[in-house]
Parts: sequence; C-alpha cells; structure tokens
Amino acid sequence: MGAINIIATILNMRAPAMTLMKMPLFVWTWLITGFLLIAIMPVFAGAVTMLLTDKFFHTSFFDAAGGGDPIMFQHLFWFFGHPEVYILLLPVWGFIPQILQTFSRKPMYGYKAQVYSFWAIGALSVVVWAHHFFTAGLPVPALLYFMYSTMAISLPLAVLFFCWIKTMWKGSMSFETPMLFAVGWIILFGIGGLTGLVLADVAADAQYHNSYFVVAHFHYTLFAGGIMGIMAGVYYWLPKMTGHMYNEKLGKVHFWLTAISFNLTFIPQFFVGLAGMPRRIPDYALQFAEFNMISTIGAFILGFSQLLFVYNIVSCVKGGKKATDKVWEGAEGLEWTLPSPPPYHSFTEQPVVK
Ligand SMILES: [Cu+2]
Repeated sequence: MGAINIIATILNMRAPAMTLMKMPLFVWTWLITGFLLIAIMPVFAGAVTMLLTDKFFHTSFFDAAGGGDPIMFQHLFWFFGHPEVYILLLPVWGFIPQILQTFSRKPMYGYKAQVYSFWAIGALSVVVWAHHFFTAGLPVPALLYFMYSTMAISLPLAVLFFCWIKTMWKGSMSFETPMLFAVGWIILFGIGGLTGLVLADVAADAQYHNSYFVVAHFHYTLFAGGIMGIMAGVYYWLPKMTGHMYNEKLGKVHFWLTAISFNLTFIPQFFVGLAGMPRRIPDYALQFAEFNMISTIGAFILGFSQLLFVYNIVSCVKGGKKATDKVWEGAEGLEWTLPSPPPYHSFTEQPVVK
C-alpha cells in the first residue's frame, strides 16, 4: 500500500513544470523502489504463508518427507531477498549524486544515463535470485544463466560510478560532513560491489559460499552502501528539517570514527572467510581468533561512535546556529527555496521549476 501511494504521488502530483526527466534522482529511485516492492512482497507473503502451513497445518510445500521441495523455498525467498537489497539501497543511490553535485559546485554529470541505469538495475534485480544458492545443486545451464545475469548488473552500476566520479571531477569540492560520507560511501560501496562480482562467479562461489567472506561483502553493501549513505543524507537535510546547523566538527569526527572502525570490523572478515571460517556458528577454530578479536574491537568502536551521531542530531533539533534557506551554497532543488525548517503549507503558489 505504501509503494502504491509513492508511485501514485510521483506520477500524479508533481508541480506543472516538473516533468519526469527533471525530477530529482532521489524521486526516480523511490519510484523504482515502489515497483520493486509491488513485484516481490506478494511472493514473499505467499512463501511465508506456505511455510507457516507446513509448520502448523501439516502441508508439505517445502518438506521433502511429504513430497515437497525445500529448494523451492530458497527460490521463493531469494526472489524476494535479492531485490530487497536494492529496495534498501536504491533511495540512497538517488540522493548521493545530489550531495556530490552540491559539494562539487558543478552540474550533475549524466543525469539521463543515471536514470536509465537505475531502471536497468531494478529490472535485472528480479532475474538473478539463484546466485544465493549456487551450491544447492542447480542444473548447470541455470548456474550459467544466474552467473552471467548477476555479472550484468555491474554494467549499469559501473555507468553510475563513472557518472558520480565525473560529477566530482575538477569540481570546486569541499568536504563538509555530508560530502565526507558521500565520498566514503563511493569507495566502501565500491568494495561491496566488487566483492559481489567475485561471489557471482559460480566456480569461485563453491569456496566462498556460507563463509565469512559473504558476511564481509554483505556489510560493505548494506552498512557502507546503505546506512553510511543514509547518514550522508541525514547530515545533508538536517539543517533544512530542523532550522539549525549541526556541529560540523563533531560530524567529521563521527565520519572518521565510523569509516575507520567499519573497515577494522569487516576487512578481517574477508580474510577469515577466505581461510575457511563458516558463518552462523557459535564458536570457531583457534587460528581465526586474532582476526576475530580485531573485528570485535572494530565493532565496539563502530557501535559507540554512533552515540556521537545521536548526540549531534538531538542537539541540532534542540538549537544551534540558525540555518539559511539554501543551507549549502551549491544546493539545487525546490526544498532549498523554502525557509528552514519549511513552514506548514509550504508553497502558497506553484513553484517555478527550472
Ligand atoms: Cu543477490
């Protein structure tokens, strides 16, 4: 219902001159996210309902003992599970280029290419699901199909990365906290993407599957690619939302602590994974102890440094230097034409879209 609401709002309620190809990328990625949600959530709901009837009403959809197929559950779950990752990431991919543009003080590079790449990624995301269980014994043609289709995602993603780098290229860049998070995001999410490409290789995946390599890859994708991106967005729009500037120094300390401790936590996991440490176990062999210790220390620093984030947000809501309407010198978009915070009944007249 939420997804339908988002799609209907974007398609029907834009300002008169706001054509689709003038929309902020954040709105584009939300539109695609809406369609993805509608495509996968009913399948997921069906799968969990079947699982529940298996468990409580003695059906055997997925129970081999009663003639069911456990691999079928993996198919249904990952038909949901893979696009779900993009549902979490796409909105972030939408606002990061806007932040890069603002702090590079030059026009965004390749707006249209980015829009088409987002659609390509959205479409590909619903046809690659079986790469999550390459070792479950799928037929070889299926393995090859899911390997190549997964690798194909790196093409539109590479287009996006080039557009984002080109947006910054020779710009008059400055590194306020949102920009630090955005640039850090590109590098760390890049590692997440590249290690995903490694996992997509059927032959290599026999080694990587169910190891800590997957855990490390996943956190580079979802923590760096998702959460750290959201942090960039929070710092970017916080002055607009609250009417106050956050503490810039504290924001920078928060970024560096987060970026360093994040790597301290997850880089060792690539290595223990490659050395054979499986995931989802309560204990591990002694030869993995040192790297796990480094990882644990990193995780504690990462967790505690988020208290700075909470403190910064709370004190920004409570008070601080008044934010101007535009907040950031290079910012573009309708929200920056309104006072900070925007008043109720924000636009009394139709806004002019350039
Ligand atoms: Cu996947």
